Amino acid sequence: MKIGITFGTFDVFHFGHLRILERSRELCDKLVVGISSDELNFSKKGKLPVYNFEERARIVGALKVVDEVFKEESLELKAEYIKKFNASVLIMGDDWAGKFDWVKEHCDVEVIYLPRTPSVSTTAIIEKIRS
Ligand code: C2G
Repeated sequence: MKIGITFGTFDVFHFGHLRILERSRELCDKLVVGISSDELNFSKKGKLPVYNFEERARIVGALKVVDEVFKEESLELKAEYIKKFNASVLIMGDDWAGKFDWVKEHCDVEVIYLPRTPSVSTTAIIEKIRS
């Protein structure tokens, strides 16, 4: 069985999030998703997500294309997570293109960057609601 892994915050879940998860699942038989912790998000973006970790993990975990979710505590732990879940393919959106190629030095994994869904983002949704 081919296990795929992907990572993200998935805050204010939207169509772009759904599409990356659907496309990731097409590349494997089991999809495991690392949801970034509130603390990791704060350190990456300088702000807390709108939805907390438990809410984000519950939403993503409820999707039929997602088989398992776990908490991503650090961007540097990718190789450990890949080994832990026995994943043979790491899938990310192409806003991360090249950024996680280093994991190939630590484990036997293929790294695939899929094109982002255009014109949709959590930030744009928040701005739209605000205005
Ligand atoms: N995404 C997409 N199209 C969009 C928006 C997002 O394909 N319009 C993808 C991103 O490329 C990413 C995933 O959806 O692969 C999750 O996006 P974010 O929640 O923004 O995740 P991010 O904060 O980039 O966290 O270890 C990596 C990080 O945890 C990724």
